[in-house]
Amino acid sequence: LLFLFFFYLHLCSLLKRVSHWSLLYSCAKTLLCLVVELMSLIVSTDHYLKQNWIYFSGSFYYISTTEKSWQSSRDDCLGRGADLIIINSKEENVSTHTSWEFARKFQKRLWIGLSDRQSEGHWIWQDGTSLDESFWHPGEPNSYWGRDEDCAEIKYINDVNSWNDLVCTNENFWICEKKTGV
Ligand SMILES: [Ca+2]
Ligand SMILES: [Ca+2]
Ligand SMILES: [Ca+2]
Repeated sequence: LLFLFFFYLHLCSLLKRVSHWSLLYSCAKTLLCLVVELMSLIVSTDHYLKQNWIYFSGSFYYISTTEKSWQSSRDDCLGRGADLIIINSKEENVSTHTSWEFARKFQKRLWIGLSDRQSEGHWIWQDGTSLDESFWHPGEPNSYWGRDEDCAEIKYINDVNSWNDLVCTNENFWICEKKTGV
């Protein structure tokens, strides 16, 4: 009986030690994962900044240097591992034209990731999310002169309410957005 008792104690301490090691192992694994994640974040940040992307509040933004239709603009963003910008806040909308030298200086008209191509008058972002907060210029969207204006652009750069609906095949500059996840 005494032997069994000591055997039991020995087994317990052994198990404790094993769980101690496995805890240490899982900690080391988590730490390693964090280091790898941090490294890849640093590498991708460096990559985007070198390619003239602009960082703002958790996303990288790229303003094109050529003009294309809405769909071709979107395809360009997808090719860069991003998509046309989704404007989630007033700050993000304002940052697209007040703090960005390029847009302000050259008064570029910029495609954003918003359209009513699928259902007239029902504006949705390119990822399928509905439009909660909008920044249409007074009188927009207006399908001007009965034209089929199904894509949104930033047009009135000196106004917070800067959006206009425009024919999707028109050629504009555009903004890509890549979320960083931090
Ligand atoms: Ca956004
Ligand atoms: Ca429309
Ligand atoms: Ca319009």
